[in-house]
Amino acid sequence: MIHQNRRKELLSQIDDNAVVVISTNPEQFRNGDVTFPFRPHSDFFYLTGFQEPQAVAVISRNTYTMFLRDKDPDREIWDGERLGLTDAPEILKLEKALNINLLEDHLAQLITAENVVYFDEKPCDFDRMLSNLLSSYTIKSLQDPLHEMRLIKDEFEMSTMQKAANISMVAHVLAMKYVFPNMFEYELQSVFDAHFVKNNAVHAYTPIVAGGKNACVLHYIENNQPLKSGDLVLIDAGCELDYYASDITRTFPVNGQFSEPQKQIYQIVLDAQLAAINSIKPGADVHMPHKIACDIIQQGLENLGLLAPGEPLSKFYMHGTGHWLGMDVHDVGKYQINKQHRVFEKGMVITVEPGIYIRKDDKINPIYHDIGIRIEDDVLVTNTGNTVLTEQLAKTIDEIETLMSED
Ligand SMILES: [Mn+2]
Repeated sequence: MIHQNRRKELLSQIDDNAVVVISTNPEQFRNGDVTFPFRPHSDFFYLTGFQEPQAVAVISRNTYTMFLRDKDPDREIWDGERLGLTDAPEILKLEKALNINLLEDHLAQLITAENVVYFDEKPCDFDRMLSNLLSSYTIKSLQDPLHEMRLIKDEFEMSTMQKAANISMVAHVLAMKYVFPNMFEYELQSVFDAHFVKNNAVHAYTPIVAGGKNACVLHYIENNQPLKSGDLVLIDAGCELDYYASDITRTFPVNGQFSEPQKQIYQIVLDAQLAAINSIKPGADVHMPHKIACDIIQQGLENLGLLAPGEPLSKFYMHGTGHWLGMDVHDVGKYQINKQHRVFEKGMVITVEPGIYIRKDDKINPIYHDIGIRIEDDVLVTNTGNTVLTEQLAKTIDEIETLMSED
């Protein structure tokens, strides 16, 4: 029903003579004949609720047709059950189910020269073929209307995202309690692997478990070094549950106690993050959290003498302060409209994740070397302000040290 309503809503927003053509993701080989676990394309799943590979949906005011794989008893012994053409109409609320092998011959029968086709080519062979099949029609981008819809989360989506956040928060707590000096980063990662699997969730993105100076490599995913007493460990890990992502970063001391220099840097990042979150409410400029975070970090680093007044912050803070979150971890939706920052609206979900990364450098007091800190929460815009979906997870220096000292 939820997918049916979305199709209806989409059609109400696009041309009367529109025909939407959308394929799911291609299957990806890992090695030999082994595939990665299949995940449908987010746009495709959002509109159809269909989870099998090799499928194309055609949606208009006159038809809802799906091209999909038919039953194949021999293949199903190996790869599992398929929905098949007979059951698909009732389960997926289709008007018509057609074999995916007939796509080339039958697609043209569903579209006339008067139609406008809403289609976006994904970078894969299948979509290049699809694009060729559609080359004689007027094409418009489906993403413009569809991604605006995905940007605003409905009740079901909000509650799924809260569940995903809850699972991820528990995993971060378990990691804070489990960590000890000289264990390897991957051992700490295993806490997330196990907890996500136990909850029928998967990693929403490759997790970062970065001890000491590794935290200064923004996309460090090797996770294969020992964690040293006296260092911090930065963990950026979140699960995807029922196709909705969570995205959390916490940074905490391997031995349970922040050093003084670590505390000084941590408190600046935390102050920046809290102030940035505070600025999120309907009608506020979506660029505001980043501006506020940058101002506070700049001032904090100047106060410690790590930056000269007015010196560019990019040396220590070189990424944005957040991104949309939803079915994709870096979710769809524009940040600007007509080259102007847009404003927050109820139902948007954004991450807030400022950081400070201090590499070894002759000009910097060595007590601050190799400190990398990021704090990231997931924030839902409400009627009057915001709700932090990841609010319950320890974040202040005291909360983290207390949690880590408990048995
Ligand atoms: Mn993030």
